[in-house]
Amino acid sequence: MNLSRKIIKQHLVSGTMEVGNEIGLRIDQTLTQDATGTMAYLQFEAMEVPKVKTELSVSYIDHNTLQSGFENADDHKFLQTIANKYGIIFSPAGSGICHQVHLERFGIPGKTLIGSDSHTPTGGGIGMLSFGAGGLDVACAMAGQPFYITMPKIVKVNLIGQLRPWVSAKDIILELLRILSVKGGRGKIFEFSGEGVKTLSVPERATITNMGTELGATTTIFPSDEITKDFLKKQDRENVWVEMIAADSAQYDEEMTIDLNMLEPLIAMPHSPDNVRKVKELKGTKVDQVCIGSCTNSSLADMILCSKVLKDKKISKNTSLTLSPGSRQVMSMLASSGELFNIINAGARILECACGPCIGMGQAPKTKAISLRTFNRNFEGRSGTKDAQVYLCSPEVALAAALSGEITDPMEYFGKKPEVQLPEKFYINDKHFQKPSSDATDVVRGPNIKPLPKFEPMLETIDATVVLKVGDNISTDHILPAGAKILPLRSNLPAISEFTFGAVDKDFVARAKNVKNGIIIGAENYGQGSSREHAALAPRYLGVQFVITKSFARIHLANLINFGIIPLTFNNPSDYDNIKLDDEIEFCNVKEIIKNNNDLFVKVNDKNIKLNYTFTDRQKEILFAGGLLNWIKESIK
Ligand code: MIC
Ligand code: SF4
Repeated sequence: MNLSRKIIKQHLVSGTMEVGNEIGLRIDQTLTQDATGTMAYLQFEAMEVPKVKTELSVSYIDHNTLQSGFENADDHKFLQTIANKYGIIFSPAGSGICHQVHLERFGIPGKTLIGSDSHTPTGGGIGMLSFGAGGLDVACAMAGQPFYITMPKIVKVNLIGQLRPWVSAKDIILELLRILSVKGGRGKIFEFSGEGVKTLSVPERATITNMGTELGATTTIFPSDEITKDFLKKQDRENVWVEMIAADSAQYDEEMTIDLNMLEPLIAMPHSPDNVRKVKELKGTKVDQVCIGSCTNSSLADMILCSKVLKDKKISKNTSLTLSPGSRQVMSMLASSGELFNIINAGARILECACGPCIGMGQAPKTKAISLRTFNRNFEGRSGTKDAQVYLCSPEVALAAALSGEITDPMEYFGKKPEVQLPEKFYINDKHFQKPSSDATDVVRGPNIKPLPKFEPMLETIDATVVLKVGDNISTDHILPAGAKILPLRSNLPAISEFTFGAVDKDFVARAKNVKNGIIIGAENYGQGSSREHAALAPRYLGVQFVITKSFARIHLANLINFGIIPLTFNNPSDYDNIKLDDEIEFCNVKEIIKNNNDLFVKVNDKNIKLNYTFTDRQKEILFAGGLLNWIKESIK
């Protein structure tokens, strides 16, 4: 068996491991972050389960750390008190980015993890089988329910050779994105294997698994080997290490090979992580801003590299440089070793250990700026500046740009690469993580925390109107943007829903409110990107009942079902062209049709078109109940 199937088998509670079947997995650990966590815990609370049933659940504050009003601070207090009540570890603001901290302090090889954040597969860097999910799915896992996925294909990514100096793990994942595109990973787990694996440290592996999300993959995983053991030993957690490797004779559904020797520095151009070019092709492009950090590239190794490269140098006067270390551990070690001095002295701006500019929480670049970021997403407008041009690259490429003021190949720009030596032991300071205490106090709710909406069960026949038509690769950042202005409203659905599709069509909200039931028409890979369930919740709140597309991204599809929106696909993709805004469609006996798995035809502009769906019995019940929360409350009783 390959590694992924081994872990799946150990956690399988329903279904069979045949590709395409729905399987239910027992979940050992969960994580949430503050931007999705408030909703997840409100939903958990509604399930009336006295304590979490997982082995470990952690609630991180890392996204909404810019407190320009009372809202975020209120949410933090709510999260702190609800964690205490339900037996969840609380990681307060300043402790670091959830994925980085979880890898350092909590992750365990061979265990399953789901997180209400799409980059949860970072845990695959230490051989955990970890998935991004909507907050409601995480709430269900905390209540002891299985996590359901479609059994994916397992792809062996055979790494051969070794990276050359100034070429990095980021270039491996950018190369995969170049080859496969942002939808190439759907329905697949990428399992890394081969001699090249032994040349990659845990932080390097985690950079790759983190950004496997951008492939649309179900998840990504590396084996847990001697290198993993060494990492855990440095973290004083050798006791949780177990070897997790594929059998020598392991079978895979697909295989591909990447020769690390052949890679060179790569960069993803605006506005998609798969728009990848060789750095040298863009040589000489002037750069206004460089941001190093995010859950992709904020490890101690990344930061020490920055320090060594920046030592006694000065950044270009035309470029600003920010650094966000991934965790308090990383920041503390940079401070105690003196490495921080080199970074500050070169002119970098040090930000707190949080997502920060990655999610538009500050550092919006200037008009039409070129911004190079070591992050994982560069969707239009995500930086906070609509016309900014965001490029994704490695810290090596980012540093060369910060010093020279332009895009330049670090292999040419720098001389010998400085050696990055990690200390024998990392600095362990767990006292800031708040363990639940027995004297559970009341949950504190600020005025920004609004009650959950109630959604009605599905009707037999639904008359609906097309309220939006969009193209390929619509991301959740398009559906419901983040950023410093909108993120503080994550626990206030009435307020946040006003921003739905704001940058795509400013009339969407008014149009959706004007009709009884709305339909959104999408094309390929609709809903790619984040796990934010608000991208399903807000449309549902505005009356959207159907999303019809050519194809969906995994997490968003699950979120739509979870909130009772019926996801359908065109049987004939060219029917996409027959539907336009304001078209009215009658879904006659739709409930009965879905219940009996009958063909679904609707009449659009005098043409009968066939719409496809593949719902399991469980998913049908959820849709009929008007969403997962309605359904689970019944089934937990
Ligand atoms: C992101 O990178 O887009 C986020 C912000 O981390 C999201 C979660 C969210 O929207 O809160 C994600 O990746 O799931
Ligand atoms: Fe935070 Fe950015 Fe990572 Fe999302 S991708 S978890 S916003 S650092």
